[in-house]
Amino acid sequence: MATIKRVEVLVTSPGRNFVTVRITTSDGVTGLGDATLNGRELAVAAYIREHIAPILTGRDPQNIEDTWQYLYRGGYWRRGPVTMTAIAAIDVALWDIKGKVAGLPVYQLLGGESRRGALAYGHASGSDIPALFQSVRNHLDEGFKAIRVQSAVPGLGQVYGVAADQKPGKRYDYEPAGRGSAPKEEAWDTRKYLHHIPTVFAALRDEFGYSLPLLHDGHHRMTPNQAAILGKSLEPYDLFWLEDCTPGENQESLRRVRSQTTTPIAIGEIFNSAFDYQTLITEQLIDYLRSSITHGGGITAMKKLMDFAALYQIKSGFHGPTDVSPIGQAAALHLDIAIHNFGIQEYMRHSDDTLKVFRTCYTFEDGLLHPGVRPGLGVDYDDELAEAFPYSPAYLPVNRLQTDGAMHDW
Ligand code: EZ4
Ligand code: CO
Repeated sequence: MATIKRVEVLVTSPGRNFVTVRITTSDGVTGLGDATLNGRELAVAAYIREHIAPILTGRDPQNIEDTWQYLYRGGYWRRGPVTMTAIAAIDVALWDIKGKVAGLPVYQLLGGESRRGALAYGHASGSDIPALFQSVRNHLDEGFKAIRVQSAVPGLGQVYGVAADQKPGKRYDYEPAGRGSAPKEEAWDTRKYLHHIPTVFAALRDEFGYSLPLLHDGHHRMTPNQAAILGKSLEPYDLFWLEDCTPGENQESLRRVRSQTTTPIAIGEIFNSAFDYQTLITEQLIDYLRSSITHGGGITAMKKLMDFAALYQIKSGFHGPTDVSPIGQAAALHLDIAIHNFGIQEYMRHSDDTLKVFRTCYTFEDGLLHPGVRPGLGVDYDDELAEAFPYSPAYLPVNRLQTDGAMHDW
């Protein structure tokens, strides 16, 4: 029997910070897992280095479920983003190994293909309507068949998720993490936002018609009643979903939103356990579940969660920002292809530097992503290049209310 011989934690920053786990077996097979927790990267790196790596050596790499339970139950302190990102990284690396040993891509181990490819959505944004239209057109030209739209709000400055000054053909970072010891501060006003956003979607439908699926991310900024107001006011524009309309910790607050609007609801990118979704799923308060594989406990946990959600006709919409590494994105694609209740996959292209360090084989064609047919996850890690991009702290901006400077959700 092969055993786990080595667990390495690799930190690199080709454009943004990524933490990667590499497990090597006594037979020399390696598996990669994504352990990136944006803005809190080194906490996960230390968790794995100090507390997981030493207890994994000598174990059978094939027993993924048992290792997952060993780390989850065995750690005593359950759940939480740091713990679950660490467990996810180990889990995904072991699936990569299992695929390589079997000579099969991971999706084959999960039941094979349920579809030709995973419908992807890209991120368009604009500081005004002409800039936004241009950004949508750029995405259509790139082949996207679904698009998330974020907009600046008159009277507010820079808003998170809106890229400034876009030019066609250039790759934009819609969620730039500023380097430095402290995050940048932005100003927010929910009333201004609530009045402006429906006019943006009205303009988009006038220009692009109704066949294009459009999505929007509220980024936890609303109360349940404000979210109900927004959901209602967006109904005429037929959104694919309204994401993170409220902070998700209080699952019951989604009852108010659900009872007031038929706009589809998606949530969960900051959740890390099936329990975070329990009320949302059993009461059918949402339509799409937004976790990433990287922050949701790995392929093992997310496969179970999606099977549970399937009983309630809730579909996937896995988180795929550029702060999930190409390994995390590949893991999502293997699950997307395999499960029946797939909904949509977020797809922000990684920077060229990121894709040189993480060499992927997934494809994007005719609006659909496919994980590729290489054994395992199909991602390689270039150590030498990775070392040329050293880690430095980087943070996404924070938000304060324009009226009085109180901290708000960003
Ligand atoms: O702000 O990944 O839908 N996507 C998002 C994200 C998150 C970042 C946080 O690290 O809201 O891009
Ligand atoms: Co989001």
